[in-house]
Order: sequence, then C-alpha cells, then structure tokens
Amino acid sequence: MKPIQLFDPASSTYTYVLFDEGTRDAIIIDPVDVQLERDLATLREYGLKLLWTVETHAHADHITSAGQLAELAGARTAAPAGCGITTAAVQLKDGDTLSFGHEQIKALHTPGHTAGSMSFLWREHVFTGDTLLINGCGRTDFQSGSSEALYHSLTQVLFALPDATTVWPGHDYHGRTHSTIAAEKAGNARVAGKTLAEFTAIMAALHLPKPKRIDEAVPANLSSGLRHDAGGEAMLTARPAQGYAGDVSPQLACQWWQAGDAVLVDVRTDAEREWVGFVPGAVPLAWKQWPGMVMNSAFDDGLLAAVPADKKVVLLCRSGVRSIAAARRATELGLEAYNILEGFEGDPDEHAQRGRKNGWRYHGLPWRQG
Ligand SMILES: N[C@@H](CCC(=O)N[C@@H](CS)C(=O)NCC(=O)O)C(=O)O
Ligand SMILES: [Fe+2]
Repeated sequence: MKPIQLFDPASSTYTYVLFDEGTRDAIIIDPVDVQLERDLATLREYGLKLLWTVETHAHADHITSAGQLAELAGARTAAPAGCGITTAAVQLKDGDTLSFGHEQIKALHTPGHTAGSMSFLWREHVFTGDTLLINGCGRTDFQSGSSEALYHSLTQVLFALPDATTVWPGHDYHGRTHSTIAAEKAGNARVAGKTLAEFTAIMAALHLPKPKRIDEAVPANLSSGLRHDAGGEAMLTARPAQGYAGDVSPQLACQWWQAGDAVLVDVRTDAEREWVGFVPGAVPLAWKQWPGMVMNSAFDDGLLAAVPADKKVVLLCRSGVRSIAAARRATELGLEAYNILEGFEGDPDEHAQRGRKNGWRYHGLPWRQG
C-alpha cells in the first residue's frame, strides 16, 4: 500500500494522502492552499473521509490549506507542538500517534530545519518534511533552524529507521519522488559519511536565497493558513468578489445590520455556536456541504424565509470559508449577499483561553462588545 503523492509546482511541495482501504478514513500531510480544489477532488475520487490534516512544520514557502480543509471536509488539524501553530486542534509531541481507520502515523520530532519540525512514520514509509530531502536536507539558516540539531535528527533518528523504509520528502526541486533510508544513508551529498563539523560547514556555505513568500507564508501558517487575509484597518467598503456581491469586514457588516439594511446569517453548526459563542440576533442557518453532498434545501428555504427581498444578507461562519460558499448560493437564489471576512476568528491572544478542540476562538466582533 502506497501513499497518494501530489505535487504543487509553484513551491515544489509534495502533499500526501494516506488512507485506510477498508474504512476510507484519510489523513493529509502538508496540503497547499492553491491546491485545495485538487485535494478535495482527490478525496472525492477515492471516496475518502478526511479525518486529519497534519503539518511537518510551519512552512516558509507556501501557505497551508489545513484550516480550509478543516472547514470544508470536516477534518481536524494537527501540527508539531514546537511550531507555534496555535490554531491546530492537536499539538503533536514526539511519539504521538494519529489514527485513521485501522491505520496510524507516528510523529518523530526531527528538529533542525525548524525547531519544531517533525517526520511521520506510517508502516514502512517515512514522510520527512524538510528534514531529509532526496540527496539533500532542509536549510537551517532561518526560522529557528540549527545544523547541529538537523545532523542529530538525520543521523540518529531517521537513519536509525530500517534501511528499506521509503522516504517521501516535503519537496523536491529536481523531479524526484521518493528514496529510501538506505540510499540516503549511503549517498546523501550533505550528510552521508560526514562528521558534524563537515555537515555544519556545508550548511553554512549554502547561501540560498530567502524563500520568496516567507514574510507572508510564516504568519499565515501559524494560523493553519486562515489569517492571511486578515489584519490591518477595518475595511469600510465592500470588496468586489466572484459569484456574490462582495466581501465585507465585520465592522461594515455590523453597521449595515444595526441600520436595518442587512440580515445577519450565521452559517456555523449548532455545535460551533455552542462552543464558541452565539451572535445575538443572528439567524442561525448551518451551511453543510461535505464533498459529494447534494444541495442543501433546508438552507435555501431558511434563507429565503429570513431575508426580505429589499435587504442585503451578510453571512458569517468561523473563518470566512463556508460563508463564501453560502454567499454564492444566496446569490443564486436572487439575494444581494456578502461574505464577512475572517468570520468568527480573530484575536490570537484570546485563543489560548478559548480555543478548544478545533482552535475556535472568540472574535473581537463589533456585535460582541456591548
Ligand atoms: N526557492 C524557494 C525556496 C526554496 C527553499 O529555501 N526551500 C527550503 C524548504 S522550505 C529548503 O530547505 N531548501 C533546501 C535546499 O534547497 O537545499 C522559494 O522561493 O520559495
Ligand atoms: Fe520548509
């Protein structure tokens, strides 16, 4: 049994989908935001239920789709505890396992590329993220990288695995797909047969250019990819969007709502509302659309009953993903529909106290302040 290996050409990132052949429960490792549709299609094609999204580290070169997959496919998010990805539902420690059906992966803490970096062992396969690359390894010159730590992770943790273990890297920049522990132990140009001092000298002499998207990607990835559209000044005009009237800030939505110009519809599930908090006066109307599910007529009926023809509708969810789908549907039904950016997400400082199972957080939403 082999993992499904998917490639993002823009960042040369490999994403992996593993699943239990009987139950069809699945896990995805290092999903990339711009490949969301491809990944959802893969899940549909194989008939899989996504239980987990897992990160090997907080990436510097692309943005994860973990947060979006959590919303759209119902997955839970997991990430290495040392990576500062505060939105991840499960903070993995060395040796922790995640189960999907009768299968499980085991987390191996392999610091060096970043201090929190992990590899994941599944059967006779190891997913090495940017710790071990084919005939290479992750760089150690930013994001808490350490060539000493990486040398230890490579030689003591990964090279201690059985020789026949298949190595599935987080990237390859030369079109190679996989390797083995035996091959890397014998021939990896940076580490095979090298002393720590030699390895450290090689790493110090790499002088690689900084990843192009690092300043945008790292902060976004610390929130499972959900917050890169957020921040800055409150936006007080609607921003045009594809397939619905526009995106609005929570502040603008609140102004419209309080002025009686708009109906506020909360498309989160009952469970989310209960855990995270209600928005008093909002119309609760859950948007459910898992892969393969047909149209949700309860949503249509509820929406048309709640929104008079002369009013706008502003749609709120947890992070601003489902509310986009709901706004598109509302538009098809003839309404002037807006998506509230960021949804109920928000203040990261509150997260530690409020975040529960899925990292849900209270937002400093205008309608919560009074
Ligand atoms: N050129 C790429 C960055 C490539 C890069 O730095 N990759 C990192 C992984 S995030 C690395 O460790 N590379 C090791 C190497 O190229 O030897 C970009 O601009 O995004
Ligand atoms: Fe990386």
